[in-house]
Amino acid sequence: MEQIVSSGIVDSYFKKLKEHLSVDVAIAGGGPSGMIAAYYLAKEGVKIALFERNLSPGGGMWGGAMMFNEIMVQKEVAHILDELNITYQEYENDYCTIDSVHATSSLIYHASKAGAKFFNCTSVEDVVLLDNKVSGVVINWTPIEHARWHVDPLIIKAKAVLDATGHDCYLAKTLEEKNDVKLNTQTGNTIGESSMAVDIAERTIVKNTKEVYPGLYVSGMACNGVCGGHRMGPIFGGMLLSGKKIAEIIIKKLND
Ligand code: 48F
Repeated sequence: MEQIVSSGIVDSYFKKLKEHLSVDVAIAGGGPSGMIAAYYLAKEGVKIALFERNLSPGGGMWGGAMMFNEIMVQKEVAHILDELNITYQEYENDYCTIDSVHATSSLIYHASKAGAKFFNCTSVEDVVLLDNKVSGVVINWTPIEHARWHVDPLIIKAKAVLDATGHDCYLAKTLEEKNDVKLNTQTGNTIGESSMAVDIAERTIVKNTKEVYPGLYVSGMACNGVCGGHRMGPIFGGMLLSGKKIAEIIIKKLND
């Protein structure tokens, strides 16, 4: 029994990893925008590997606001909640509140059930840059990153890479810092996030959802970090719309 438990886990894990060394889309970050993108992509049969630095995917959604575990979504986005069978309460005509644990676990469930493969405890530490195109990601165990040990990484090949790393916009910043590249932003660089302005931020996040360099796409808070825009706090309509929009953009690009 002892041996079968271990060999089953090792065999299944390495089968999953081997099958995902080359994917259609590699997603860095399992926050709400990365997971919603994973759901809509996987639903269309796109092969996805989602790398999440933490033990639990979910990013900033679990904690609600100041650990009050409720989040808010605009009512106009309720069709996405309905599609995922997420329970919400209508609030003051135009809004809905949702238990954040229910919302987060539902996104994890639906993205994985649609076929996206999650690799948690795994940090994306760099991108692969071939012929001026982002062509994959460089991954390592998060504990290795924390220990600052010099252990070389593994490489995942991808037709498209999504930076869904939230406020850090880690992939776009790393690409810019390490290479002489010009991003698809007003300045050609990562512009950075501005202070809280909920309504404007929610709108610009969707507008800023795009391919920012050949092969590199942004969703969620990373959009405003890269293209410039405000933060918005515990309201998540923009995150869901951004994840859905980037899935549509990537599917179109993959089919071109
Ligand atoms: O921060 P996060 O939730 O990003 P998001 O999907 O949503 C933003 C909101 O939660 C919130 C907000 C309200 O609307 O403003 O902040 O844009 O999730 C980002 C995830 O990426 C992981 C991180 O642990 C988190 O779960 N992450 C960050 N850097 C890396 C990473 C990395 N280099 N490799 C792998 N995962």
